[in-house]
Amino acid sequence: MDGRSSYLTLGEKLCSVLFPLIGICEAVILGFVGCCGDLRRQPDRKFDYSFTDFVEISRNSPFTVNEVEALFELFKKVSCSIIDDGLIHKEELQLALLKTPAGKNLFLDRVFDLFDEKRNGVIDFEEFIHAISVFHPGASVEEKINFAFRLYDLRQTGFIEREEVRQMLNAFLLESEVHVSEAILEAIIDKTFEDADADMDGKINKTEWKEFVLKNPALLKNMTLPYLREITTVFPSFIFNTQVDD
Ligand SMILES: [Ca+2]
Ligand SMILES: [Ca+2]
Ligand SMILES: [Ca+2]
Repeated sequence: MDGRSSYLTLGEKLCSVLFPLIGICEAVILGFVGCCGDLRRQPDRKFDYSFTDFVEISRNSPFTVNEVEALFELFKKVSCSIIDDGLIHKEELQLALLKTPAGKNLFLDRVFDLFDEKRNGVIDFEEFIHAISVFHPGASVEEKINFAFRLYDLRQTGFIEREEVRQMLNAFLLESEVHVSEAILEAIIDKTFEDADADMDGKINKTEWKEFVLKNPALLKNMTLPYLREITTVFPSFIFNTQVDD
């Protein structure tokens, strides 16, 4: 990939396509203004990236060099928010995405794990770029489907189970401050499994997930679950098909 298909502006890409960045963008703009205002002026020992490195990173990603540089600015801001060490710790990701460093969030844990490919408890810039790449318009549908599957497979059993869908929905509803009744929640989960669990064994395997997503492309278009304000946008078929009122 050479990043030539960048017909969208960087801003559009950042804020409409890359789901973690929706939260990060907001957080950077609203929360971290002034946090590391001097970073650009000082030679920074924590970061040892030259223009050549950005070119190299760009070559191995769907991003243009300019985009890599923009993402680097973003990375710097998030990575200095709590511990100014050039790495993103879980609390920092949480602060950027959820506006609070405290508390346990299932979804965040899973996102962090997926970013932290080297599994050393921190996210470095290469890991950041690599994970974000999945949300690039140029990333393959296959990659997006796989990433979403791994995200939902909270316990990493190789299946998406009913309890996991419930937990994700709950986390999502909590973050987006949407309130639905238990009955609606059950109906949404029922409908999910009715539609997705083709062999009816009570869990969604990767093949079933793939079929399901291809039938409901909105699920992929917004791999954005916790950040969407409207649950109807995320799960349109469930809401519109549900028999339960309220
Ligand atoms: Ca840090
Ligand atoms: Ca890591
Ligand atoms: Ca199944």
